[in-house]
Amino acid sequence: MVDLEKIKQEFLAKLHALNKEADILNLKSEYVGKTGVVSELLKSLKDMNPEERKAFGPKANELKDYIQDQASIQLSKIEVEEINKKLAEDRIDTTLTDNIQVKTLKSGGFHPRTLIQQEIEDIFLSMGFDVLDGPHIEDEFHNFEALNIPADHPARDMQDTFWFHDPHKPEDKDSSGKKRLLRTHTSNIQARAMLTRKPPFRFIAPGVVFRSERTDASHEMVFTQLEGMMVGKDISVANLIYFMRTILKEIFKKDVEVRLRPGFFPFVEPGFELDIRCLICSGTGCSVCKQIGWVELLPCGMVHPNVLRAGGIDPDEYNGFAFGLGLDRLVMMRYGIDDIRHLQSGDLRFNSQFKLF
Ligand code: FA5
Repeated sequence: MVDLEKIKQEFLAKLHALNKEADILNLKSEYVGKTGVVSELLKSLKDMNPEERKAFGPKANELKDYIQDQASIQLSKIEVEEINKKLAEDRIDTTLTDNIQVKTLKSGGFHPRTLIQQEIEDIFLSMGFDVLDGPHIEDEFHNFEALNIPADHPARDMQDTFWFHDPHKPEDKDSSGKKRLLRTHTSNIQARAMLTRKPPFRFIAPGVVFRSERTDASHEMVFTQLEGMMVGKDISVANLIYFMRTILKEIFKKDVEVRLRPGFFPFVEPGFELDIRCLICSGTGCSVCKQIGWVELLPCGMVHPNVLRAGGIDPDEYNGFAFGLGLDRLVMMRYGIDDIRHLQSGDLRFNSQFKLF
């Protein structure tokens, strides 16, 4: 009778000496493949007498299964070892900072205007304001009429407007017959917000505006403003001043010298000009403040009853304040930038001085 135990031990000794997948598969086939040692034994069962077959058959089958299982176990062991080896070799040292790739990596940064805008948005969001957006191409109703500036009103001359082609040509009017223009201020969003909101509400609206102006150190033709509006019951000038102070304190992180003086804007009554002591020259006079030591920054006032009416709000029941911050000028004061035109220049030497991602 063949010694199955001997075959098993021989197989195990050979198996444990192997560590390559191909070798293990060959060994397995040597024993349980088509013409393998154990397979041949199983084939020989048919030549045995029934008693021998009964005694030998199950044991030979058991050995076949055992060999197959042991080969599979050894194969998985090798696979795990290979994976671990690969993981160890491919390990990434995330603390490594001085290799060439890291040194030459260029990272981008936010434009200073974006940084300040994000800060202001966070401040106002924390005080319950929404942040709104509005169209750059506007009609004269939302840019002027709804803001108490009817056609031919001299206040239209305060903001030199880019009209679309000849305003008298019918094709330059929108579907409601209003002339189209590039918005001259973010106050158009006041007009739009009032028509879609019920008081009380409060929002800010940052955005780019356009004026046909001569440029200099503090004037651009395309610049940014940040509108703010709060409408509710019993809102006072004291509330307005509180919010103006809060923005300036949070942005400058120090007390800055400001002055409040009467200002005329048809959409507010009373209206104010809030100026900041020029931080470029510390008030001694420079091209940014036009030698007067103060920079016009934050016009504001109590919303005119006509504006509330145009927005579908009853001025006998509600009132509110509005302001129109000159965002670019605020950025200049905060970072000590002495010419507004740097902001639009796209010069990476300028832009890269600000916070990186
Ligand atoms: C307005 O545009 C009003 N809509 C602001 C307002 C809103 C008043 C709500 C009252 C209530 P003004 O034309 O002054 O106002 O512009 C507002 C601010 O934008 C100015 O104080 C200034 O900081 C900035 N600004 C004005 N013109 C320019 C310009 N050409 N370049 C850069 N900043 C400018």
